Amino acid sequence: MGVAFLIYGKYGRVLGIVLAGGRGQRLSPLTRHRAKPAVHFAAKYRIVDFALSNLVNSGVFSIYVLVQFRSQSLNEHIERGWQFGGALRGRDFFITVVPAQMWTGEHWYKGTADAVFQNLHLITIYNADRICVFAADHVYKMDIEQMMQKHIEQKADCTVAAYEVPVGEASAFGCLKTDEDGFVVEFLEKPKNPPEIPNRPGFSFVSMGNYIFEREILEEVLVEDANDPDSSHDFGKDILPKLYKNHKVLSYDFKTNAIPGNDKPYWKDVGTIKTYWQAHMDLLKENADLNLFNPQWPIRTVSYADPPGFTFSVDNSSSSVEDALRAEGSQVIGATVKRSVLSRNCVIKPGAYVEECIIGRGVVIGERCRLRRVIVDAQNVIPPDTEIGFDEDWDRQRYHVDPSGIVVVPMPAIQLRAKVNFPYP
Ligand code: ADQ
Ligand code: ADP
Repeated sequence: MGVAFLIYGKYGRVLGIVLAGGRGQRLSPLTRHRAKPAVHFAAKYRIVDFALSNLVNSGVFSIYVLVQFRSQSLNEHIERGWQFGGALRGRDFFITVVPAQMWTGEHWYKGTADAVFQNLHLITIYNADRICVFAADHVYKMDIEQMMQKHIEQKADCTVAAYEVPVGEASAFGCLKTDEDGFVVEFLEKPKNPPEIPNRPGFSFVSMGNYIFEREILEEVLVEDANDPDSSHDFGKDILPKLYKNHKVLSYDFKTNAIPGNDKPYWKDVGTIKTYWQAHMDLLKENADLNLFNPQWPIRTVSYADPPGFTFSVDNSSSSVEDALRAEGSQVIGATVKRSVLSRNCVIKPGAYVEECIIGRGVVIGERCRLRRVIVDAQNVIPPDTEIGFDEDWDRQRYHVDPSGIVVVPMPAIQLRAKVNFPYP
């Protein structure tokens, strides 16, 4: 772990800026009332915990989190769980949420680049030499110090973290072509026909949306971009496709990143219901690629005074829990749970059967319910004898059914708002 290397060490003053303002529409209805970085993940975390843990574990302790859409639970999460205390508080130790404040006119953040542009004064006040501009919507583990080392060694103006994904998935990302030293020679944002990596057919090299910038370069390109009337003010769409043409833009190959404890590289954009569900299923095996159990690179989060998890049998029903990831306070009472994720304080009641499901915080699954491939968002109470995931037409009438067939039961708060005529999308 690179303790404080990045604040005071050979890399100058390093500031983290986490982009957490996206709508995450493709993850709806989980993002109907919370920003994507606040979406719950792996029973006890929120997605933003991965970006923040990577920064903190790498020694970046000065972080601004830029938020915009529906950020209430994200703000509260960061306020409760991500604060330095005592002597570790102040100028060099902070994780601060920054809402859009109309610094540059009568508009909120127009895009990711505009979000940073509107907060350039924070970079001046911190007196940063280098800035890590990182996305908050992926699950992965990465030692950012190793990326910083490459950035400095190669004297790059900007370094982009990049990873190999199957060509079929690459048009959702910014695609890179590089020279033999790793410098970017082409950047195409979300191309229809993504280029393949030479000598690696079937794969494309894509941007992970994580960048390290030299301060002067970042200031220069953001000011230029702000004055460009044709720009949509987005790093992927506007900044990167121009930057490599007249600056040294290096790619950092995530595959080479070595986490202490030898975790395998794993990076997933959990941007759709299908990938979100799949990323959870990936966790339900021995030696999962995303290793949550490596104490040398902990994923940090808020801890609550929840009771322990509990499994017990009742008179006529014994409990069976197979291949499950469970958070504190989850109770399985005379029920069967297979290949599922049970979040904090959920209750699975007698006779219920739950398979390949993600059960949210505080959810109650009633007696004799049967659920298969269902995501039940926080706080839902599913009445006894309900079946979900067995009859698609019936599910469509009651819940949200994703094109992949996965059913989502949205959070009840949404229905509450509808009752008071809240103009909700
Ligand atoms: P996208 O996946 O489209 O592409 P984008 O919607 O720009 O990502 O979101 C990136 C990050 O910025 C997210 O963490 C999001 O929450 C945040 N964000 C979005 N809009 C914001 C705003 N207005 N204010 C503050 N934060 C905002 C990007 C790149 C691609 C790259 C993928 C990797 O453009 O090149 O391949 O990320 O997932
Ligand atoms: P979301 O709507 O994103 O699911 P929640 O309803 O889970 O958010 O939580 C809203 C806020 O309350 C969050 O900031 C969360 O951290 C906090 N919270 C959740 N559970 C508890 C708890 N048991 N005790 C205290 N605060 C909690």
